[in-house]
Amino acid sequence: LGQKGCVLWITGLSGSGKSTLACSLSRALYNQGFLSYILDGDNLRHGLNQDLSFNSEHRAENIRRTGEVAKLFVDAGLICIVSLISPYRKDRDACRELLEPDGDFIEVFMDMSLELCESRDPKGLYKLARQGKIKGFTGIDDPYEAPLNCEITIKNTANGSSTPENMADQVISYLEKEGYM
Ligand code: GGZ
Repeated sequence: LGQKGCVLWITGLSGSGKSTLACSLSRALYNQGFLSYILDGDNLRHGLNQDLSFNSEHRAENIRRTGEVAKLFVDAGLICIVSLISPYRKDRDACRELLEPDGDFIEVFMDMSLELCESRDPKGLYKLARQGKIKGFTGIDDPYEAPLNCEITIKNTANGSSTPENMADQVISYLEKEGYM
């Protein structure tokens, strides 16, 4: 297996396209002969992290555990794609410290405005948060701390024409440039 493990840590608001990017990225990697595995917050919260809520301590623990699992995948030589809101900089930085000695930690920021994410509202959660039916929703009444020094920033184009494929291409270009592919 001529590949070096690394973690692509995708952070951003709910509805910013993290899971969509994770899927298109995994497909693009597969097509080029690279194995990856997606750790998605929403899925992990049904199993490994089902005991966790959304307060800041539990989000920190969610991120810590996911970072530890990602580390196992990196040890196995896989490209691990993490898709978590991971709203706190200190929690992401702790994962960076955990992972940097082994493989590499590549932080990918979905730089999408709250307005855009809220207008998409794929699961109707923003609406519920606005109505006060979900408390502590990221971006509404809970913080999101954007990365200060991430490796990759994914922006929506002015005319909104970015596709999952060209977002994945931006990440692939980075991996090629840095010698992961
Ligand atoms: C943020 C919430 C909340 C609150 C439920 N705040 O877009 P989704 O629906 O499918 O994915 C979101 C998911 C967030 O889980 P993470 O594990 O990624 O969060 S964190 O990294 O902060 O631990 C969202 C849904 O759960 N969801 N309640 N209060 N998102």
